[in-house]
Formats: sequence, C-alpha cells, structure tokens
Amino acid sequence: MTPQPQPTAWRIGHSQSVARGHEPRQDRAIRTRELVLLAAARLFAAKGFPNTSMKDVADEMGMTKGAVYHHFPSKESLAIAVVEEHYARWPRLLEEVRAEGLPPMETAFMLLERVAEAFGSDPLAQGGARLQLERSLIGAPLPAPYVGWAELLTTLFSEAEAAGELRAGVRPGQAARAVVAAFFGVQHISDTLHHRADLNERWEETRELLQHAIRA
Ligand code: LUB
Repeated sequence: MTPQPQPTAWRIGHSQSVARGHEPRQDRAIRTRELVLLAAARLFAAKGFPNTSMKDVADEMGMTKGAVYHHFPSKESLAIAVVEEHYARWPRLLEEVRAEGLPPMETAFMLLERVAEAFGSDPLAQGGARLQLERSLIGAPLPAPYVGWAELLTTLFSEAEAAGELRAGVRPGQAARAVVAAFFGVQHISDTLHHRADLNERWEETRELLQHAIRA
C-alpha cells in the first residue's frame, strides 16, 4: 500500500480559528459543528468508522443528513476532524497543567494522568483513538499518530534534564518514546479488556515503574 502523506501531526487550537466569527449565526454554526463532531466521535468510538454512516450521525443528533453534510462533505472529512480535535486538546491541556507551576517531570506525568482521565471519559479521545486503529480503512490521510506526543514529551523531558530530574544516561527523546509506547499500550489493553474502566489504575502502576526508570 502506498504510504499516505503524513499531514501535520497536530494543529493546535484549529477550532479556535473557526470560533473567531462574532455573528450569532456563525456562533450557532460553530456550536452545531462541534455537536456533529461529538456525535460522530461517540459513534466512531462505539461502532468504528466502517460501521458508522453519515445518516447514523444525523440520527444521533436528530438532524437531517443534509445538515451534517453542510458541515462535513464526507465521512472521511468527519473522521479527520475528530482526530484533529482529539489532538488539538492536548497542547491546551498542557498549558493548564503548566499553570500549576510543577517541576518538568511532575508536569509531564500530571499531564498524562489528566490524559488517562480523558481517555476514560471523553468521546473525542475515544473516537480519535479508534479511528487511528482503523486508519488503513479510512481513505483519507489522518494526522500522524503518536509523533505529537513524542515531541511534546521530549520537550518536557529536556526541561527535566536541564533541571537535573532525568536519570543520567537517559536521553529525553528516548524517555518520551518509551512513555508514549507505554501509555498507548496501557490505554489500548484497558480498552480491549475493560472498555477503559481500569485505565487510571493501570496507568498509575505503569507510571510508577516508568518514573523509577527515568527519574534521577
Ligand atoms: C496516544 C493514541 C493513544 C499516544 O498519540 C496518539 O495517537 C495516541 C491514539 O492514537 O495514546 C500516547 C500518549
């Protein structure tokens, strides 16, 4: 299969550009678009991309199919938007956690604790994750998975290294890639076996082990 072009992994706050309009009519359109995204994310998470139709999304919202097509020209464009919105949340969440003024290592793992909570409850995260698993079934280039997180955590672990918090010999990128792989695996196993009901506990025990491995 020819490799799909990998668009930018994350588009930070792209929905904010949509939210820039000040007309009530535009506000209503923005709100409806966000509700369509949420309904689609729920259905993608529950049934998967192949088994979800634009009519299912319309029915989920009590709207006509035409109203959904007004915002998204295809199911593929809807899937891309769900994954983009899924990724757009994390840099915003990082800024919230950074505001708590914790040291870099604690910031990284506090962020991932909040991300684990989001994967347990947020349809956008759950729908985005399932779409990434089904990316070969979606005839459109989704944002690249995992790389955004690896970049973000490399930045945080570089700050941790500068603060003397990273174990000697551990490279920031190495630590970031290991943590991304561990988090992905933990949330995937928890989802497969328990619909993520035990994700917070499973991530907590994994985090404990990871911090022993990478912390100075
Ligand atoms: C993260 C998932 C689930 C990576 O970045 C991603 O695409 C991810 C879904 O695709 O875990 C680890 C934070």
